Amino acid sequence: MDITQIKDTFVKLQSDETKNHVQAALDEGLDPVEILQNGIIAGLKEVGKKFEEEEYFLAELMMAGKLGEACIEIITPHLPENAGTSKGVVVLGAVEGDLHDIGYSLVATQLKLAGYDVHMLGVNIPSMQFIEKAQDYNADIIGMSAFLVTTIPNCAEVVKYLVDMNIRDKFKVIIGGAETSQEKAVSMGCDGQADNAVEAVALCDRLLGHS
Ligand code: B1M
Repeated sequence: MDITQIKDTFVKLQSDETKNHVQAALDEGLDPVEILQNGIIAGLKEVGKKFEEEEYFLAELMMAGKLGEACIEIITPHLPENAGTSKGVVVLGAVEGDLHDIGYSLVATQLKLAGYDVHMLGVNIPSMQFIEKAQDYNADIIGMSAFLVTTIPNCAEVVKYLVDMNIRDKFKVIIGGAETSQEKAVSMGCDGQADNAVEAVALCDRLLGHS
């Protein structure tokens, strides 16, 4: 099984073929992280591009979301696990106005597998709720996903509230999602940004001194 086949059927939104290819690739012993990254995530990105270019519309975007979720469900039990004591506590959610949850859930899964205690807040989370939950769970890290140019500024709002409340030093603040960047993170006063779930784990490790 060639992983590009998975991406190709994914982009064509051929649901059964894609899921069968994913299962076949796993059965053949291909790396589940590669299947995820170069098959499913690459497929979702390509669908996003087609949407941008108006070759695909909202219905296709929604179908891609559903298919992505179904494939991730097949792959997740095969992802490598790091059994050990908790490396730290992370509260994670998508900012207010943002309903994209595939990337956010993948980041949560990878962090859990890497040994973090992750509290998934969900999507469309108001800024103050991130802070309240971080306090409730005694979190080390506040993680925010933002996927739209209109929702990214909400990450800055969380930092502003932390500063106003005089508790900025209590938490590391990280962001991620399509359209975010390290530059945007720094300009909003965050501690870092990651482009994907694997990098998110490395970022948390670095910020908490695990690497
Ligand atoms: Co939407 N959408 N969408 N969408 N959608 C994007 C994000 C878009 C880039 C597509 C495009 O035009 N190219 C575009 C945003 C453009 C912009 O703002 N500049 C867009 C748009 C416009 C919209 C709507 C406004 C469309 C409309 O209604 N007209 C609407 C907004 C809804 C809302 O949130 N209020 C909308 C809706 C939807 C669906 C509901 C149909 C569906 C989401 C389904 C779901 O999530 N359950 C959807 C989808 C599927 C996409 C694309 C195609 C795929 C997103 C995805 O799941 N990617 C997307 C195109 C793209 O991303 N290039 C797009 C795969 C996922 C694994 O990657 O989400 O990037 P990603 O997550 C990665 C990293 O970003 C990172 O790690 C993850 C795993 O590797 N990461 C973090 C994520 N969070 C992190 C947090 C971290 C660290 C790393 O630390 C805390």
